[in-house]
Amino acid sequence: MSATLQALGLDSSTAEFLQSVPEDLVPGRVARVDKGLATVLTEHGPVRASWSGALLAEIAADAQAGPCTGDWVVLRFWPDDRITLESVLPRRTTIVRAEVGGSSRGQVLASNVDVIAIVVGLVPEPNIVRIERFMALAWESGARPVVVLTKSDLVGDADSVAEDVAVAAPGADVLVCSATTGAGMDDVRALLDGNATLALLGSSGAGKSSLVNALAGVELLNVQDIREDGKGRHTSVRRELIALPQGGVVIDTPGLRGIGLQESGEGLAAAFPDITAFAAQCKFKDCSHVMEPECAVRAALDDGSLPYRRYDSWVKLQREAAYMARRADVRLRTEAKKEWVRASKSYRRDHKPRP
Ligand SMILES: Nc1nc2c(ncn2[C@@H]2O[C@H](COP(=O)(O)OP(=O)(O)OP(=O)(O)O)[C@@H](O)[C@H]2O)c(=O)[nH]1
Ligand SMILES: [Mg+2]
Ligand SMILES: [Zn+2]
Repeated sequence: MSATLQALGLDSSTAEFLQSVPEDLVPGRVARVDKGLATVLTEHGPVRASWSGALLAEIAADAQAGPCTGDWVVLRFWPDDRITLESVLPRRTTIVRAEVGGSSRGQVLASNVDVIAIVVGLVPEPNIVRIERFMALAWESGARPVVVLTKSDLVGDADSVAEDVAVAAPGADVLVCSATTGAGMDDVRALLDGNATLALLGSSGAGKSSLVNALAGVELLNVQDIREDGKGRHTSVRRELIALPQGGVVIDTPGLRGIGLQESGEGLAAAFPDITAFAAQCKFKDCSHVMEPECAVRAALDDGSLPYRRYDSWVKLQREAAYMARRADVRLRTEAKKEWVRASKSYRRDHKPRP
């Protein structure tokens, strides 16, 4: 296995897959995608590749087939110096955001990520509901989520905030650090152990790019002051994969405004294991936890073992996931109908009565 590919975060299943790839194709990992071109890191250094005809056809059928940051791909180098991206290898994990107001098919933010760090600045005060939403998205991806509370140099009581955040993120470690002073950075660095791929997600101005710079030890990425009103100005504009010289790979992302949830609801169940456990004890399997008798969720609310704020947040996210599921359903039915129309047209064409 090539040392260069290792440094790009190559895992064993992808390595195995690459063995079946024809010799004349060159493997690589997508660092960035813009204007229909991908910047791909390869053993020959970074190259820019356009889509092959076959890939374009795949994308026409399924937008998610398009290359994204983190993808392992194979390239063809043509005699006339063109480079085309021939295909995208199977993704181990995918971070998908439901498109806000778009199609019911989600947008792939990044792939083949081992650890997702939800980056939250300690100033302004962390928004717990937003963290819960990010957690659902992270669990859904298949990668391991952690919460990184940064800018600890700006507050006195970071640890008590971390305790509150831990309640909102069961099953995830909560780290506290400062990119400015370097405090707690060893724990963040440890997330890259074993050449892992770490994706940073969070609101604009949270301090994601500053963390990448702190991890790299050099100013790789642009970082800018937040506006007076506390709103970020979206300094980073695209997702970017960086192989760190010390080992490990980070993916920086621009601040997310809307974080739509996918329809499956699996991520949601993983983000709320406390509520899922109570719900399993309700008398009725399809309990809506609103007015049914012997509802364990309501009972937990009544005796205080489940905070009302958390229940409220879960109900809202649950409703959203159900809405997405209905939309996906409509999409599947529409596709099925189109397929039927196509099939019956070609049947009629093939079985035209002879004149
Ligand atoms: N005091 C302090 N400021 C920090 C720290 N980390 C980041 N900042 C500041 O926070 C602001 C935003 O940091 P960025 O790293 O650009 O934030 P971002 O999450 O990449 O933002 P987008 O690219 O817009 O999504 C900058 O002014 C940074 O200097 C920190 O640990 N301590
Ligand atoms: Mg940034
Ligand atoms: Zn119930």
